[in-house]
Amino acid sequence: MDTEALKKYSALHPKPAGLTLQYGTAGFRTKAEQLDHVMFRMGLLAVLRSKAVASTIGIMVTASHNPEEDNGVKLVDPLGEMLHPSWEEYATQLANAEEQELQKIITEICQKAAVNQHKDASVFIGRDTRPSSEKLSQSVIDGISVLGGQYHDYGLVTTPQLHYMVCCQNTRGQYGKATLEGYYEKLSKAFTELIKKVNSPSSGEGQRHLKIDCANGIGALKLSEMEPYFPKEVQIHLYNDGTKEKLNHLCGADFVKVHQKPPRGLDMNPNERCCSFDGDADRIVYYYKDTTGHFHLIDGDKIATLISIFLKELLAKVGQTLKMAVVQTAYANGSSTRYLEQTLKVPVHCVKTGVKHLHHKAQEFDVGVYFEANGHGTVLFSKAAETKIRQLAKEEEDDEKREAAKVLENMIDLINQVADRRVIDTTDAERRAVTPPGLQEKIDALVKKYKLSRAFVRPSGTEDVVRIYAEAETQEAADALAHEVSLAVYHLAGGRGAPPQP
Ligand code: G16
Repeated sequence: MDTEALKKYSALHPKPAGLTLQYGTAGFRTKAEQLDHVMFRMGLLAVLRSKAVASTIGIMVTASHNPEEDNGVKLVDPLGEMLHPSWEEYATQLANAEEQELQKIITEICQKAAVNQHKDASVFIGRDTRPSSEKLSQSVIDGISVLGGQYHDYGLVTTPQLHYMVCCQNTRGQYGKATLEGYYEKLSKAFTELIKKVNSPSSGEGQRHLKIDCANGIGALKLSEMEPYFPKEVQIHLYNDGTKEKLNHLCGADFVKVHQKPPRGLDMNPNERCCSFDGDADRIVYYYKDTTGHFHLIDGDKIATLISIFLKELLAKVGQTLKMAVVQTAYANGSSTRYLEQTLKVPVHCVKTGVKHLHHKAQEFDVGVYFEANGHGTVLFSKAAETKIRQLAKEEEDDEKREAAKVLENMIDLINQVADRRVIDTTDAERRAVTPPGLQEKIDALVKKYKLSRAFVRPSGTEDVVRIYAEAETQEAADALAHEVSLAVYHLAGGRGAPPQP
């Protein structure tokens, strides 16, 4: 390590005095102006991680669904999963080290994680469309370069695209070509094959239309690039493409999910298919309006359920006894869990919020469907299941079985199955609060007042807020319960400002 260069460059990316940041649900995330030193240091960390695992590591500069003024960083491990939890602590140590300690911390990490400093390092970088992202990705590059790492800057890409590039690179092209063209070709080919086999209503001219709210983010740019690869009968219409309004403002998957209403700037006619991405296009939720004007949201719970029904039918057709399960978080609506378990007879597991937790659990099954209610998710096929399916798609003599295996094969190729407020502390997959004292008891008492209800609270790991979840038999009851729980949080957890309003 060139200690003089490290000193010189870290002084160019100084840490604001007294600032301590926590590694959150998906990495560091806060106001963009507080992140320059973090980006530089995550460049350092990526080099160390790359040396430790002798593979390419990814760094995505994005704050996803957060407001435009925020920014953040997501680290991508060799097969496209999120950074291994054992390294989150190193990331926190590096991000919070005072300048004079930086070198010492790097040496300590190298010792603890058995990093061979003489190995080569390679890092892929991507960024979203936030005004602050370009400069922050330059700080990442400074961090990589000062430790002698090689990098490839993909510039503006979606988070799933960067995950894909990293996975392609580390599987030496087995997963696909590590280029945007490779990404568009692989996904559109699988998609084209799939929709040939799936009956779905189309408009008079045999066309399928989809209105897409791009959250004024990167999704708009990348979908425009991808459109020429789509089959002709699929017509996409982009809204909130970032040319006029601010990122995530009154639009995007998070807004639609939280407010249960369409985004600004997208007019829906009855039964038109619509969907929303978030700011880095790694979440999707679908929705439509029926002929009576009622809004229907197809969130992660419903997507997981629909995919499970589809997969279960196909797996039965191919006649394989593959173990399938669904992974959810505490936010999953109770009726979706009941439907999956009781009607569909698919086992359901509940884990903590964060794609990394769901991904990890889903890896335990032959086919692991995981979705967060907010629209993050995918399906994981174990290597053995994938090999079997590909073999059946090629060699099976029974026509029906072979066709079903081909559909599954296209699913595998389309899914892009790479991964993957601190006063309130929680347990039981975040469904129960252990601190502050009395809060959980209060919530339990409130829940008893409403039929078919559930509620829980947890500190967000991406924003400076406490999230409150409530469900009940009717919308009014759920709203009332949410308000009562928010008042309990306000009083028992030291809420600031005016009490929450209904
Ligand atoms: C990130 C994580 C998700 C999580 C979300 C909200 O998403 O990847 O797994 O659901 O944050 O987390 P929290 O409730 O802790 O704020 P994104 O799309 O913001 O990167």
